[in-house]
Amino acid sequence: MVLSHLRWNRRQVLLAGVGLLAGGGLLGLALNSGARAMGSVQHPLPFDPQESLRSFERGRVIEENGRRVRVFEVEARSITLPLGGEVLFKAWTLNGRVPGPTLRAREGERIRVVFRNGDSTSHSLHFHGVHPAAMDGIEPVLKGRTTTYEFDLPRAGLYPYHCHVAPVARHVGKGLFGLLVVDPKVPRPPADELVLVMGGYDLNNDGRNELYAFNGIPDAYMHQPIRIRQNDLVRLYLLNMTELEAPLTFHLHANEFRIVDTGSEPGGGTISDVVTLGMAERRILEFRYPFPGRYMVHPHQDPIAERGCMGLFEVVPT
Ligand SMILES: [Cu+2]
Repeated sequence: MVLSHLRWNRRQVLLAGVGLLAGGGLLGLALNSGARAMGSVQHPLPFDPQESLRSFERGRVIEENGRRVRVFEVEARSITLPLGGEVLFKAWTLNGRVPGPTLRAREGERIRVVFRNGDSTSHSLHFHGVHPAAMDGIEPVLKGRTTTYEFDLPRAGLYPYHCHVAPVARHVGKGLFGLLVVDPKVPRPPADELVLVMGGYDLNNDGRNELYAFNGIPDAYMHQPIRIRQNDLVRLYLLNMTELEAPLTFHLHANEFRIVDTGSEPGGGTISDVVTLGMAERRILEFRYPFPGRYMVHPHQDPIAERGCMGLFEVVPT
């Protein structure tokens, strides 16, 4: 068993202030080994990547002046994040997770995001989408302070959010990002809905990522595959928040998906098995697996997949 994504030299290891097991490996090895070994040291995870797949934070709905306002509470704080083997990373998180909570609201609602900075560094929350300048989240929120972002959601879609304090690549790379799902007024058909956010970790501040992950933890879904049911409609909310890289692709093995561009329009869409996402781009992908078994999912930039951005769908017979 090897940690195929940990392929950097001893000097880089020391710079990162962590101990590592080095090793080599091939993409194909992952399927045969079932799950890659975590190395000699296993640290408990501060959050469960299985839960991140299907957990949606719907906030608290209040009526105010005759309209619905959905209130979310988001807190920035530092945690020590085990990234496999002996790698411990000082992550900056939102509500203790990387990515932050998947916020979920409905087209036409107003959202109020109460953001508390419980970290020792200034941060902010900048949402993609249409809103007034004062709500754009580019002003640093000092440590210990709280601010409120409030705006209407005129259109359904997927909207990334992230810290916008400079250097932004560092603040995002440390874990301060997440996804807001805005459902259309006419709901999409029922489906097994999943969230995958791609991200990278620059462990030694050299301006390059050494590790990558779906939903924050490298290889989490190799160790524990994503269980879906044969023939069930799967709706995947996919976001790329990988700083310091060219656009990433996303590839599904032994299947095709329908691409719903930025999640805005139900119906239609292109059929493919690879989609390309620049930084902060997102898609809704819909698919069904007709055959049971285990299927890989990863960016088709294989070195990135081999360094942690790799998962398995376990299709359970119905
Ligand atoms: Cu920040």
